[in-house]
Amino acid sequence: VVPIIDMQEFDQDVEHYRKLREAAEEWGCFRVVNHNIPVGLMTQMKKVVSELFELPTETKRHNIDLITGSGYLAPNVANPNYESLGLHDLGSPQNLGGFFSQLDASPHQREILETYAQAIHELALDLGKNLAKSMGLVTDLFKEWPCQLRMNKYHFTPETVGSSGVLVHSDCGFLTIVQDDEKVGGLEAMDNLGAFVPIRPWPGTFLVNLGDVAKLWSNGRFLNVKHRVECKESSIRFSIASSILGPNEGVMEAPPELVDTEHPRLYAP
Ligand code: AKG
Repeated sequence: VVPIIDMQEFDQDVEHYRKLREAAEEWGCFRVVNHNIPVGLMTQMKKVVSELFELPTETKRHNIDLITGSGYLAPNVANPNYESLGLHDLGSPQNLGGFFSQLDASPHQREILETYAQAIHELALDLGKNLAKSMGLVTDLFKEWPCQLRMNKYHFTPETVGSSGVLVHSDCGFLTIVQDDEKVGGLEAMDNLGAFVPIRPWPGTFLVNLGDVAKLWSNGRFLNVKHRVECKESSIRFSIASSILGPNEGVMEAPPELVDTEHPRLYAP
């Protein structure tokens, strides 16, 4: 029931920007369809991710943090069913190369990851541009911002059904594109009444979540959607999350066009 945004409709239809703005303001999340990323690439990417998680823990620990929290996260007391590999900026060939050597990735795995990274980064920047345009702004700002990649594995078993995969949170960056598992559900988004709405699997599409930076950048107009992952069934679940974060340097503030008497500046730069 979250809004559906068709990427092919932006060229032809001005109304479509209004639909995107409403989705961003009322939900802070939406499904993206007709996005140009081949479903075959999504399938291959998921397979590579599942292979990387099969590596010995010792090897996975080589995926160290570049910035706090960017690398390997082993299951822990707070999230015992959750494990994650990551890299800080999928737009950086150095970051990708470092990740490949840390995990001793095969040439095939490298090729899939590189192709996916490029395609998802383009989609993320397109979405950023369209979100800005939906507010009447033309900007290439998001090009400069790092795009974090997180690969998640949820070890769901009969014993974990009913427990939590990831606790409720909002993302810290601007926007996250989630390739959620095409079979195993569990992701839930909070609606504007505070109720959790299940995000049902939909193969070949992506879920987009707006984060704290989107709320700040839009002067409070975009919603930083709260979401969580619950274990609903005893199957291993994978997801791949790509997040445009925020500026590496300098202060972040809403553009002056989004500040007026009706919308006073909400956050000091
Ligand atoms: C996030 O990327 O912030 C998540 O909560 C993970 C979403 C998922 O695993 O579907």
